[in-house]
Amino acid sequence: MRVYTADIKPEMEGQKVKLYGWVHEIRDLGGLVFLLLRDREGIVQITLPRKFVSKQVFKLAKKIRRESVIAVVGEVRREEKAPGGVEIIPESIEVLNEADAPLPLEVTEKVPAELDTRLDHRFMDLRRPRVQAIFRIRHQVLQTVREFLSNEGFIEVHTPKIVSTATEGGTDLFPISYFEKEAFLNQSPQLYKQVLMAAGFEKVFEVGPIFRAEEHNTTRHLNEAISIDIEMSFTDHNGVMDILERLVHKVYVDVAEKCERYLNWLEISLEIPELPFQRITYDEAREIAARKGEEIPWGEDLSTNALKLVGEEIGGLYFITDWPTESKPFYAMPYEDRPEISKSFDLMHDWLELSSGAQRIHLYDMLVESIKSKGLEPESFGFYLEAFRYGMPPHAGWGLGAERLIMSMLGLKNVREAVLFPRDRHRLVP
Ligand code: AMO
Repeated sequence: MRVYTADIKPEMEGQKVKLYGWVHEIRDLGGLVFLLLRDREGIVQITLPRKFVSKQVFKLAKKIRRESVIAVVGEVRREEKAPGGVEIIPESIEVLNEADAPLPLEVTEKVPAELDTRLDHRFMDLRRPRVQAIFRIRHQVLQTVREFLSNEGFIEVHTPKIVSTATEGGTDLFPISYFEKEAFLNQSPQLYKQVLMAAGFEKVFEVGPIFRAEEHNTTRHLNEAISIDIEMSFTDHNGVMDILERLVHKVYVDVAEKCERYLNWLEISLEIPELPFQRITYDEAREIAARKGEEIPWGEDLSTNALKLVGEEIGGLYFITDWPTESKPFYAMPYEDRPEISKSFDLMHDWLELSSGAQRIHLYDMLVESIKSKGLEPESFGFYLEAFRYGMPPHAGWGLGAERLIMSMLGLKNVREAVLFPRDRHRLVP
């Protein structure tokens, strides 16, 4: 008999239903009390005219505290003035768990709260329909990712998160103690997904945590993020860019189609990007920035300001390709005829980097040289390098930040909004 608030329609007039949820709001007008009951699907009005409900139910409704968990059995009535055009006249209200007062946070959003306060009391903040919506959409995004990549022939894998080496540069590693050895939390499944190409899987993907000891407190950096990674054999950077743009496009299509309700809660109308995404080279991006007054010395990473200027001009989803080899990690494959440039790319949304990837170096000697040229020691990459000596196919791949994708798609101002319990420079709790 239990129904969700969203399933109650005016056509159900006269029907008896049971609802579970939280007391969102109480309006006491003396002889008439309104309770708003909220469940995971929405809000419905419980109307208690003194004359039409039992004395005991009426008394209970008057003293119940907001955010208490209740079960309501009642009759559906058409009521144009109520949210959704329906109300419930209760026959019984049972308090399953009474909430304390005062509340640490307003769920009704009548009182705006700072992000920090919201995150401190995240369980309460997550009760807000707007915040719920983000995570319902996040679920769809990850569902689409798994479905899309599986349909493309990729298999889902899980690689270790306790590792012995850095992959994306040694400075932002979290060291941990692993019995008598030093170990780290993994920054990226990079080495393992490449080794799986030597294992012959050809197409793998992973959705898993990455850990980065970012010192900076920015609106786009987390210390623990979810990365969507692929690796694919017998293809190059163009091959995996093609998969990436089709995947992102499909995510938008599915969210627009299947999450309309949640987009409405967020008051967002999603614009589906057109395929193919525009591609500009690093040199072109550098020129745009220079024209707008931001000079970047060739070889350096594009600064946030430079990316903002490029984003202003290009806008939306686009690739920046052909990065200087020196600006990319050791595993990026240089062009044969211009080794100072690599077969690498970033996927951008306006000024925000969503993903980076590349064709990889699959040749052992070249890889050892590349590791050395970055000032790293080939000895610390033993298990990785071994996989390149006995038949490693050419391959390419990318990593896509789940939170950044969701942040940019939904226009969230802070990446923390897209994480249930974010980890940042100052936040380890909750
Ligand atoms: P990269 O370091 O660019 O590449 O990471 C890939 C994507 O992961 C997301 N990301 C982050 N999101 C939030 N907070 C962070 N601190 C953070 N760090 C990374 C971003 C970024 O674009 N091994 C390569 C991928 C590859 O070549 O396959 C890598 O890790 O969205």
